[in-house]
Amino acid sequence: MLATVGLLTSVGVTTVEAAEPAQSGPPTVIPVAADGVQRATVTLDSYSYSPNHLIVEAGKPVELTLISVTIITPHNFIIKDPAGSLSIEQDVSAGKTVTLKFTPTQPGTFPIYCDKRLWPLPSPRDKGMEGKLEVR
Ligand SMILES: [Cu+2]
Repeated sequence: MLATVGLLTSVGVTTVEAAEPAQSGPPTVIPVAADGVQRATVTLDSYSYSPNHLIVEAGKPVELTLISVTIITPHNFIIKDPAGSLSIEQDVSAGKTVTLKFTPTQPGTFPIYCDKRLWPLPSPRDKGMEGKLEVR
């Protein structure tokens, strides 16, 4: 089911709808494990992150397992703080699982987005592949 949707989307069969702001899912507070690491799993599909609103604590390591469930479309996971406290760009090929580790140092809310595109389709971010990281 998911794979079929990904295929159809990646060959441009689905209808093109007006761009809308990314739907923000329910905030997901990532728990701190006994070893002090904040671990969570994020599923990447065309064109979404799930969950897409992550809440973490500053100064503690974050370990995200990024699981792509698409079969053709490559995605990535980008978090950039314009002020420089975060600069993450992690590719996640179709069907792959990648572990991403970082430690946020500054509180704030930072956009998560994907800038991969299969030319000439719109970029996933244009299709709403966005989320946010809230650092407290
Ligand atoms: Cu993407």
